[in-house]
Amino acid sequence: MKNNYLKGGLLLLLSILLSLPVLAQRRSSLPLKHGAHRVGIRTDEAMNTWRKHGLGQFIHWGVYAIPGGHWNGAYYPGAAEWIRAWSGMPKDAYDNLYKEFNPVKFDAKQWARQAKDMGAKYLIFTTKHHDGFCLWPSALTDYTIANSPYKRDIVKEIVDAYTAEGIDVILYFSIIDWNHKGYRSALPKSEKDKKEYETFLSFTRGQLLELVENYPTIKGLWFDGSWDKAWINEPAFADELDAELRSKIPGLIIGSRFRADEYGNRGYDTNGDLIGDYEQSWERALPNDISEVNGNDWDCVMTIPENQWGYHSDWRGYVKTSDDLIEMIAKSASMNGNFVLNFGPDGLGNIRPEETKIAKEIGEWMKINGDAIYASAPVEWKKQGWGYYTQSNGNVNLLVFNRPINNLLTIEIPKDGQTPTSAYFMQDGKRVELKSAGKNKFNARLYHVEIPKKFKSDKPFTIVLKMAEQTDASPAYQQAKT
Ligand code: JFZ
Repeated sequence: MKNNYLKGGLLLLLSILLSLPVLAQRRSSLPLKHGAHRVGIRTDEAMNTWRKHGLGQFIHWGVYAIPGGHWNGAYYPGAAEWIRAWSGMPKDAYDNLYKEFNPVKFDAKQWARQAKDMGAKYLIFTTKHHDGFCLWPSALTDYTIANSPYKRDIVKEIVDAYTAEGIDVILYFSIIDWNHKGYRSALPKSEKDKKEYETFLSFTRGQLLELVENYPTIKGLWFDGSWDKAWINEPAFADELDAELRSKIPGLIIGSRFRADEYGNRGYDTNGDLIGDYEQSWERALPNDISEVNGNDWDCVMTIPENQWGYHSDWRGYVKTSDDLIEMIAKSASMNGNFVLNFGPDGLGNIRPEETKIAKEIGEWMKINGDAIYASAPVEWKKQGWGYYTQSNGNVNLLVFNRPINNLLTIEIPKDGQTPTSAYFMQDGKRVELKSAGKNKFNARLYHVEIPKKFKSDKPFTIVLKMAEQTDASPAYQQAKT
């Protein structure tokens, strides 16, 4: 008898356990007040433009560029823009650094030209990082560029110079503000605490309104430092502010790192829908496969050294090469994402030589291969070891990073896929041989593109496949699916 009860209990437990994954997979549809306000991607013009960018530049700049990862002879290995949080760094000394911030070498036009030469189509610029120092003359605090020896409105100069080069500007803003008296990380406990946090919320709103009002040509806001319990606890405030900011600039783009729903879920809401216009969590990491992006728009923000955003005079550890970064650009495009490369100018306003060199090398590659990146869409053909597929202008692009020893690029086209008719190098239009190579056991059609033996390249290169007609890999098909 006892035994049977036990058995029954075990069976019940087993069936519950077995049904768990099913429950977890099934999307709930709780009515949420502050969850996602849209399911699926935005298809308006502003977002369609953003989606085509392919490559962006991130700039982290602020007073942390002065210490550059060092204080009083000590070396701080963490991210340079976090030095104020380091135990060896006196907060007072940090909070007075702005009195020395005088970046006489800063030249917004030169930065913008360099970004353009690199091939960047948008910029994400730090107006205020966690330290709270504002690169625009905010009227709501004294802790701004206006009170530094430099005085000039750096945000304005950046917005104007980049916009003049045809580069869209998105402003980075940290919710965390270590300088504001009312700022809290943990949930405010006492009434006094709550009152002070209220002052912080209205300060945050006021500053964001300043940004959208002062710089109306910006295309979006890139939020950071939104992980504090205190902030997560304010879903209604954040949601209203989100709507208010959008009402100021039509088409304004705000990613998934701004606000949480009423259950405290950030990024994806309690129903599993993305909050905001695109996924912002691809930070120093790329998806392995397009299935990981859940059909959402996304961008990947990447540092050149391992984890330095602001200027650190001493890059240690592995520093990515332009070849590494170019592969990330291609890989992102092949999975429908934008790639955003970070720069950390020094305290005088110089872009460091390592970054200048990389920008130049990426730019040279983008000039030749950019048609395979900008305004491209993914191709639903099986990925091959030689590199990545994208499609643009009705063609399929083969971005070759690993040239096979036998010079044959294998292509597997699903049986209902479209037929390639010819192949040529993107760089000079020279034809390359395209041969049908039969079918595999899955009935996929195989083709070989033969790279001429005498073709030499020390950079990744692109071969374009002309297609017989629109394929099921066409942008229209991509969009119909989402
Ligand atoms: C944040 C900042 O703390 C950092 O200084 C830098 O500005 C970076 C772009 O953003 O750091 C993060 C934020 C989110 C994650 C990791 C680091 N994340 O989601 O994994």
